[in-house]
Amino acid sequence: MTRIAALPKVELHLHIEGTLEPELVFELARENGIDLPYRDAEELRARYAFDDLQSFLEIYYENLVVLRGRRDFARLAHAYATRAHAAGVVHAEVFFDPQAHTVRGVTLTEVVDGLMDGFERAHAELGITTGLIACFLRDRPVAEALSTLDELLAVDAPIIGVGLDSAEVGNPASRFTEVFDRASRAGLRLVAHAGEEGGPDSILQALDDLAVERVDHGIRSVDDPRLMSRLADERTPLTICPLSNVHLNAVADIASHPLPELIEAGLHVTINSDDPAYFGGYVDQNYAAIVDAFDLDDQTVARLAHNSVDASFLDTSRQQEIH
Ligand code: ES4
Ligand code: ZN
Repeated sequence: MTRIAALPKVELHLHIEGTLEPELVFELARENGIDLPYRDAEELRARYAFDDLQSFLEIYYENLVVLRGRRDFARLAHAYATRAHAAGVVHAEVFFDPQAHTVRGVTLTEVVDGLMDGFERAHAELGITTGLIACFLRDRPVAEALSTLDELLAVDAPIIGVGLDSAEVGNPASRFTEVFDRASRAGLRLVAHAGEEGGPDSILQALDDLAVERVDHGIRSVDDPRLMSRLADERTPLTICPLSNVHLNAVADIASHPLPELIEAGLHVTINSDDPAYFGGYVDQNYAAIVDAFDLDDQTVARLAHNSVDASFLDTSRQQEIH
């Protein structure tokens, strides 16, 4: 059996805010003089039982209160990159949620500079590389997304792309066409969450209205055979997060995850961790869960890792180097 951590891989669906481990929540709270409504990390972790995406998002946003300044974001980024490196991640295209911080009075510069500090330190220590993708919160006004994009461009934030996350149902991607158009014209790469809790129509909006290059999650494409063939024909990568789907009840259990059907239909599937501090595991643990549930052979596991490199926004020469 292949040792999963030994396979060079790229992580493509990872919210840096979702790597905030309960222990770090407490450490940063103490340093920043913030009172938390829990006694300790263990009591906080005990709250990590979710009914659905919304119940998760509430605690995810609540915990952000401990991220106050540049140094806090640097700590978060460095801790993730170190853990990801141990999982065999050689490059990560990392989501962050600018609006989740600016609405709390933390400036965009503190967030971005802090993340870059942490990632640059990890790169110097371990060689792992990263790219930042700014996600817009789809349950907040479009005007706020537009002004956030303008500010990112005005401060020349070192981002490679934009994404769309938060509550999918009731917040259609089609509302964000202008935001994604503007980002594309600025030379940014485009991705969006779709088909996590929403159905095939949500995925079609991400493809047709936003022109995304990858679909984050996309698991509900199994409900539409024509959409599945289209995704296979166009080789659109899906960034699948198995443990996330289990923990947010997008699937009943790991054994009923549609991953085998998606692989079988020839889709460009990649495996990722989403919010590893909340969903019981980093990317290596997501690979291990599907290997175990579906008895995947070494060749399939190697192909999933290979797919993650091909689906990245790295130039082809770096992709070749990793392979
Ligand atoms: C998220 Cl799992 C998931 N889905 C949508 N938005 C998110 N933000 C952070 N994690
Ligand atoms: Zn996500």
